Amino acid sequence: MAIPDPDVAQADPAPAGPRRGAPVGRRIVLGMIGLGAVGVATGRWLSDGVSTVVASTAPALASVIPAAGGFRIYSVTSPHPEVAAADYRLTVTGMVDRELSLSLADLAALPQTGLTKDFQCVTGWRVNDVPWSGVLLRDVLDQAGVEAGAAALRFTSFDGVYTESLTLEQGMQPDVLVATSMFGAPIQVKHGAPVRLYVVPMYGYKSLKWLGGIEVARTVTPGYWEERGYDVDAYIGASNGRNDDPNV
Ligand SMILES: Nc1nc2c(c(=O)[nH]1)N[C@H]1C(S)=C(S)[C@@H](COP(=O)(O)O)O[C@H]1N2
Ligand SMILES: [Mo]
Repeated sequence: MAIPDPDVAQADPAPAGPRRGAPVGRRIVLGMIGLGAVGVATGRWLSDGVSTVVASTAPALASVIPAAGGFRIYSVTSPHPEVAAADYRLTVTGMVDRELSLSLADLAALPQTGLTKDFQCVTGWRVNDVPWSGVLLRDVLDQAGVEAGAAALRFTSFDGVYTESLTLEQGMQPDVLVATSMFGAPIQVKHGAPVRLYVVPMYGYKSLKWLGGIEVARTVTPGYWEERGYDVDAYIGASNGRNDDPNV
């Protein structure tokens, strides 16, 4: 599989290309587990510091690297992007009445919502009862005013690579958070500081980290992993993250 990402240009090609409707990442991980190669590979990745490659190859591969708190840290870029709190802006553009550029103070001035819900990656790992808080996406969109005819949302990360999508209808549900805190503290850099998405009913790949932009549009533009075989509608238990995996 050739991933058109300069960060991973030097990575070994994965053993199998994406199959129609099949998540690439899980196939690779299952293949590795079958070969008993996980320990070896983990050691190599950690010592080589090539977690970029691991995480870039698929949302599944980094899951062999243990992380505190049950979360696996995924990023298709390296190092993690950082922005000074004072410089952070969340832009809301596209089919809106007013384009926005929100600072952290602007976000803090909007109604705050807390949600304590599970977080689940398509590859099967799950963290129960994570307390998140921030601003409901719909409260942000209401500030901007969505124009008639808009039906989709495109999210961009200030890592410069990762993108995500939701339909406008999905994004207006009261379970999609523009999160600024996790476990009662500001979101850590590795988890997407200072602002990330948390999309409660969908697999973790929808919960874009290092959120920089929200674009309101007419039609859905598939996100990073969606261009690589994962479902656009990533509902937990009802999308292709789980079709062929009895363990999820
Ligand atoms: N910017 C960005 N956001 C991302 C990803 C990523 O690689 N880059 N990975 C996604 C995937 S597949 C998952 S499961 C979660 C993992 O969140 P965590 O790294 O905080 O555990 O982040 C999602 N958001
Ligand atoms: Mo994931």
